Amino acid sequence: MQITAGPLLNTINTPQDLKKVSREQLHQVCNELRQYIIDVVSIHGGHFSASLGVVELSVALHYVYNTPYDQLVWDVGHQAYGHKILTGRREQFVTNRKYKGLSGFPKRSESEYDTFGVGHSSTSISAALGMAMAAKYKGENRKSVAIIGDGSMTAGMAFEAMNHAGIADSDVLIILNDNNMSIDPNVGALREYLTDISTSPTYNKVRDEIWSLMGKLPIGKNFTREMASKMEASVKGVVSKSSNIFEALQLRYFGPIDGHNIANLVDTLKDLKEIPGPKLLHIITVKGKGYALAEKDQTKWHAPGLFDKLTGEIIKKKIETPQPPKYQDVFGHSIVELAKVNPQIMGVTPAMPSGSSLKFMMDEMPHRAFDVGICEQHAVTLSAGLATQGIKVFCKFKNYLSYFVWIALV
Ligand SMILES: Cc1ncc(C[n+]2csc(CCOP(=O)(O)OP(=O)(O)O)c2C)c(N)n1
Repeated sequence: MQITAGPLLNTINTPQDLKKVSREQLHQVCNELRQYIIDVVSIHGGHFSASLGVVELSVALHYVYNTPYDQLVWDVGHQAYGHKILTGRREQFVTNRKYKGLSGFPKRSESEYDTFGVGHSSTSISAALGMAMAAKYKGENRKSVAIIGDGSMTAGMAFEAMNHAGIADSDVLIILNDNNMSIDPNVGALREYLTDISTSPTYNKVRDEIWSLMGKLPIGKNFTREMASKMEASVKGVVSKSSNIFEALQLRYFGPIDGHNIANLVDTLKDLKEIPGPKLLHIITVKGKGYALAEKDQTKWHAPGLFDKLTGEIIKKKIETPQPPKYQDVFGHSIVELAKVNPQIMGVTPAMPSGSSLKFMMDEMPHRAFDVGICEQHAVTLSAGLATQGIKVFCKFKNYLSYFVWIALV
């Protein structure tokens, strides 16, 4: 079936074309981009709700930054469909994840706009920092931006990179795309911290005052920014230095802002482009934005397979012969059965409760089965720690790799 993009999106073959669009028309670009992703993914499959959540961000980034000279690094890359469509791959997008077609993730050999090969999570900050350090060393003025979800931010590697970025004196922007979801609901203390910071009245009051002042000062643009940043540092420091984890790591923290407000996103990115050094912009988005069913059941619509976009019915493959149960479901039910008779058994998963079906045990025995976030190295070492105490741990990763680690002290 022929799928055609909307009339405005159809004229955008490169980010240079996008830059010719007026600010007022950016809404239309976003609507058409969102619709095109829905149209194609419903018929050809792939990841779904993550890309819908960053439609405005994808448009704003390519509108403001001089890509591919400026480097965008998408973490995991399952949310980069909008980026692919805006960077010369609109028509090829129907071949997404097919033999000889587009990769479902950014891939350096596929496009000069894909700056880093991804798939596994939490690598973007390290990669973007490396790019920023190289630019500084070579005396180039290119910008580097890492776009990372709150799920991927739970990994140690993201913190290792921020710990370095804070002292590296390089021009890197980290955009934290906070939708409160991993594949399943995000977990851990960081999740609670991000919710707190997004809803803290003191923090938001100070932030709003500074940002509105930035816009109101009737003086030259650079002077405004300089003044605003000095003020921000002094005022925000009072409330945030000790209470903001990113500021404590010496990253300047901006936000949280609404990641679906395209005009505000464009203005904010333009401002941040002029602010040197390591910084983090916290945006709040809704995973699945614009497709009501996906907004409601975000885990199911992470990668739903083919579906009828009008009714939302997921189209099951027509298979004549009865199929065996799924590998992960056999695991999920078996571990519950075994755990019922053996109190020494526990389960651990790094952010794959649904994918590994450990969620059956998490639901039934919440004190014996845990999602620890996207933290494989922690998950395994935690399991090893439990095993030293005689616990028999099933540590279950992604289902499609079909492996799990069975840890017991021998
Ligand atoms: C190291 C690693 N572990 C697990 C996964 C499986 N995985 C793919 S996307 C994802 C959730 C990512 O959440 P987030 O970064 O918040 O992005 P969102 O999908 O919410 O936009 C997970 C766990 C992975 N890609 N890499």
